[in-house]
Amino acid sequence: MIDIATRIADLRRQIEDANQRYHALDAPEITDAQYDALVRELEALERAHPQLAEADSPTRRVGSAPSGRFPQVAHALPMLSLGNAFSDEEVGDFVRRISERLARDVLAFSAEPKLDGLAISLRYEGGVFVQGATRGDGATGEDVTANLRTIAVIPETLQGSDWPQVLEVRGEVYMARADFERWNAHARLHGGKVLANPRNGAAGSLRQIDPQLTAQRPLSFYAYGIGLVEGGALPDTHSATLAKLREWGLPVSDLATVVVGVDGLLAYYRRIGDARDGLAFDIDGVVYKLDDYAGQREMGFVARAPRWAIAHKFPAQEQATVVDSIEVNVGRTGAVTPWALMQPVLVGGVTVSRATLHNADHVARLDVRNGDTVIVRRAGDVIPEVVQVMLEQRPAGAVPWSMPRHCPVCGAELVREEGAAVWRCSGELSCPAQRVQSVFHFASRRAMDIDGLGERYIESLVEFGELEDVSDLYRLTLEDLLAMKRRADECEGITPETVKAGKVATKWADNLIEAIDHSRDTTLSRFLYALGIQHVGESTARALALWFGDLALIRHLPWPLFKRVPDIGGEVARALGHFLDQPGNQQVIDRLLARGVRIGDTRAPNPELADVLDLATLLADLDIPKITPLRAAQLGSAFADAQMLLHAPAHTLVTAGLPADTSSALVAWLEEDANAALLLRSAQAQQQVRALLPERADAVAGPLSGKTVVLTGSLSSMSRDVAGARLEALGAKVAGSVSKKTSLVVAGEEAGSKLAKAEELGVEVWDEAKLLAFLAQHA
Ligand code: D41
Repeated sequence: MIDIATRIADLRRQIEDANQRYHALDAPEITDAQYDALVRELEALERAHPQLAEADSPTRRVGSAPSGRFPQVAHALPMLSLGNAFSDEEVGDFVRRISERLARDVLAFSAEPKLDGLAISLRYEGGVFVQGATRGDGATGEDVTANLRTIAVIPETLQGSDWPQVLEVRGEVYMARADFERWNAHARLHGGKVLANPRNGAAGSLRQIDPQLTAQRPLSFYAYGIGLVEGGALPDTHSATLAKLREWGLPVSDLATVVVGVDGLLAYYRRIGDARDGLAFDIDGVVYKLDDYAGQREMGFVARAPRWAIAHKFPAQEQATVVDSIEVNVGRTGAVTPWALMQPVLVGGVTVSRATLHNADHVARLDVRNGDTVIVRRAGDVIPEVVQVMLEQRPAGAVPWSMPRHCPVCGAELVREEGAAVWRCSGELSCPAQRVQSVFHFASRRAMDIDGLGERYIESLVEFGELEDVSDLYRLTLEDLLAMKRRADECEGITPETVKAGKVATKWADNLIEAIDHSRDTTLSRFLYALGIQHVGESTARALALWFGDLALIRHLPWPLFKRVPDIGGEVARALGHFLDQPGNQQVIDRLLARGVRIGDTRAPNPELADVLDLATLLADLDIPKITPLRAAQLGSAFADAQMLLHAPAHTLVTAGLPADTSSALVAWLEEDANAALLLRSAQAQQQVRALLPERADAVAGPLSGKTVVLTGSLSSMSRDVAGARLEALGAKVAGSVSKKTSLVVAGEEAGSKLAKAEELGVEVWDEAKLLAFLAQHA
């Protein structure tokens, strides 16, 4: 007896706790199914041990007390709860009880889907909506009139004129699945509140203090019954009342209908169960109500619920299970999605062992870890998802999850743009997960323009191992294509062993081989576009081709150099850099060239680049904390080159005019090896591009016209970049290395091999003083 009393107390406490979380906090910690099980166990114990039943047991009350956020509303008639049936037998018992008590053999029921939302009551006076309240504890609810007014389908005034003077309409406020999915997709991308399920969405929304916030979350409503009626009459059956409500402009479920006897109820249950996944909203069962009011009155109530109605529950759409591991999946576009692999569990009638975690932010927000007990939700055609973690059940030592650094499929780096939710594999060309997509894009009309290679054939070629990457297109033979087509057709059950079909196939393969061969001769912009680099569309590809001119140059540039092209921003530049940093991608480019792809329009970089290949521009492009373009310009004129900056003692930065915090931010940045390497690599690339620049067509006419000048060593009064720009302004062409063509070498401090070479070739050499004098003279 002690044990049973303890168990009852324990169950009551757990149910109270769950009620509080569900009704007042909208943050349940257990699933509906677990809740139902607790209530049923408690009910059974109280029935078996009536001496232990208490008047205030949660089995005798409904919902929970109001939150205090809204004024209270006493319901004129109590809003009751519904008993549950979980099996056909329980439905049989329900019908038999009514049959016996009413001494009737034939019973008609109104059957309706049971929406998974929030029960409310709407009060109409003189046909006008005057007040709306939540169910609360059944006797007293909360006044959420203003919030309910934002729900479009709730009429402000009733249509027609035969409504009672006072009419209370009861129904369910819910959020449609599509609205829920849309809301969450937006929240996941923009960091808003992600809802665990549509019901929480509806409940949370109705509890907003600011009705404008409610209005932003799309809610809907179905009427399912009535409360107080004064100054008028209603029909004498529930089904006729629903029809009246519909006439007056209130939304009533189209799926509500009248059925007869247990068989009718069970057939309805099956029918709605089959339709469940396709419905626009979540339902957790169906509700059966004795249709005639006379019978209802005769049946009356037990503590919590009417004896004339029952909810027949479906398998729960949410279940608790344990996460075995968190894996990532790479989609055909390279987007990386985390997944939870879990102990198999039956959710909504389907066994589920994998659930999506959407993206890294979602994992972080939920804080899902290996070994966690989680709630999985499966509704409609939506992929099962993890919606909640039961923190109390977390095993000791569970560690937070983090996104792997490399693609599980191809090993390329996983990258994510600033502010974006999605991580991507940067192995665009070399990642097997992205093969079909990359070949399809590569062959498309605006890329390499290979006619006749449809997606279906690409899929087959990939499947049969003929295409590891796009470069394999240039290795395909007629026989490969014919063999592939035969196998693909066989898989589809087509076996046209006729001579004609063979000829058609050969013709197709011939044409395709020719189209592939034809595509070998291409342009730089098409080629760049065809690589399928994230964010590199046709116009970006064209700009890259226009400004750098040469694949051999472009493919080895570090990302900051791409920002020199007008209209290419940090995001695109970084995506390009990531792509080119993956050895697998470079190998595919090598293979394409080796297999005969020819770029016909290679040329020198755009001479305009000369203006932006300086240290100041580079520093401004590197996204160094606190380094604004102004600070970058200061540094650019204070330091001769990147090497000097890198080895500058910290105090010289302050001498160069940088505020202390800016200079320490820069020092900290430079101390990271990867940053220092990027700075040097970029500076070198700038030199390399500079060396390739042709003379400007519109070279300024001036005292140095036609002269090629090389700057070497460090100048004390200005950087080499600045000196070069000033010489160019006087008509000079500035080059990076000394040759016979060099007209003049300007040698600063510690000039090395270039000075030696100049002396060897007998090229004229100026020191800094001479340069300054010349510049002053021609200023
Ligand atoms: O769709 C529903 N959730 C629904 C709930 C429904 N279709 N009918 C319902 N009928 C009742 C009675 C029989 C008491 C008028 C209900 C509910 N009650 C109900 N919803 C929440 C608690 C009770």
